[in-house]
Amino acid sequence: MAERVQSEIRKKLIDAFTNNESEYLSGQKLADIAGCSRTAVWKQIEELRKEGFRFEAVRRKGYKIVSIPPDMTADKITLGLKTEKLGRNLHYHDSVESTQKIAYKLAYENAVEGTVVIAEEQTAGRGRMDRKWHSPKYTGIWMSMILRPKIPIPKAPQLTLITAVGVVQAIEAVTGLLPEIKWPNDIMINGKKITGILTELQAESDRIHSVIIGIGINVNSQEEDFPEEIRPIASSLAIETDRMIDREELIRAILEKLEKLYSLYLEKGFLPIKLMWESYAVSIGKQIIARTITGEIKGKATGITEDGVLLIEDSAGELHHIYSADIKIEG
Ligand code: BT5
Repeated sequence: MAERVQSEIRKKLIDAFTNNESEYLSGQKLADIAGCSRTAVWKQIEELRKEGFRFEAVRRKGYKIVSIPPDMTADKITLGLKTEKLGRNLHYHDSVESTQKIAYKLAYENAVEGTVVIAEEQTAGRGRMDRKWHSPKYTGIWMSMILRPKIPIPKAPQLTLITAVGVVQAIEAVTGLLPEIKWPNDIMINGKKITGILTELQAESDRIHSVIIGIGINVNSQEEDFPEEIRPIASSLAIETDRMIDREELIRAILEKLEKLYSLYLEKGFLPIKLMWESYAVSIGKQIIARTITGEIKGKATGITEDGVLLIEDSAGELHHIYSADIKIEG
């Protein structure tokens, strides 16, 4: 069908729904209003669903609109933001491949420290080691932040841990939930992943040019927003609280908490952050399996070092330093 006709149908349907907010409209009635077939109505409703409109469908009664797309804007995010640097230069997008990619480009072009890129949707969101990060429209917070700490390259993983502490504190303040951190980059609630953090570097020889910190949070996602394969391991703040969470408020809280932690880190070093991190960590003191690129190490997680490296003591009493791995908690 021609695009123009499609958009006219769409407009008529949206008008019909918003003028009859509390009523169910049957497929036939909607078809009459929009001057098209019931199949065309059904197709448009599916399209609108993908764009973030929520409908309730009841057999024999029809459809009722529940909510319109809860899109953010740069203004809505920065309204009342109490930071000096973080998020002051904010790039807001409707749909992007990955906010990391955009932040990389901006960092390369010398964007100021604290620049943040946020998108409603990522079509090629990524995790560590080129894994996929599922980022459907309007359901979460998909953001990347540019920092330029003057620290040696081996200390960069500390920034993942600082970010995890900031995000946990923000989630706690906004939702009342008590999330836990699974080393190095997962934030969990009731054993399910709510947030993933991805820290990437732009460096020359031994100097960090910039650090790009990617944060992905499942905020208002419902079960059906997750692909089948991650449903058993993923959850969202809305699922855990049984209410919709204000994403702008959470973004502001994250930027404010992170700015405080980052200044503390630059001033006092990693130690104070390490103590906070350990108080939220779920894996410390537990039997775990760490899958690294060179193989598996099994043992008790005894803590992290000053540099954020995970320590595991195996059954023979040998201490292993884990720099990068996926961990599984055994108990
Ligand atoms: C991460 O990787 O957890 C880091 C995710 C970082 C995402 C942010 S969003 C903004 C910025 N832009 C990007 O393109 N990325 C960053 P990793 O530890 O490798 O975990 C990836 C694994 O988590 C996948 O293999 C899935 O099993 C699972 N997964 C994918 N999408 C998920 C989701 N939405 N919620 C929970 N788990 C998910």
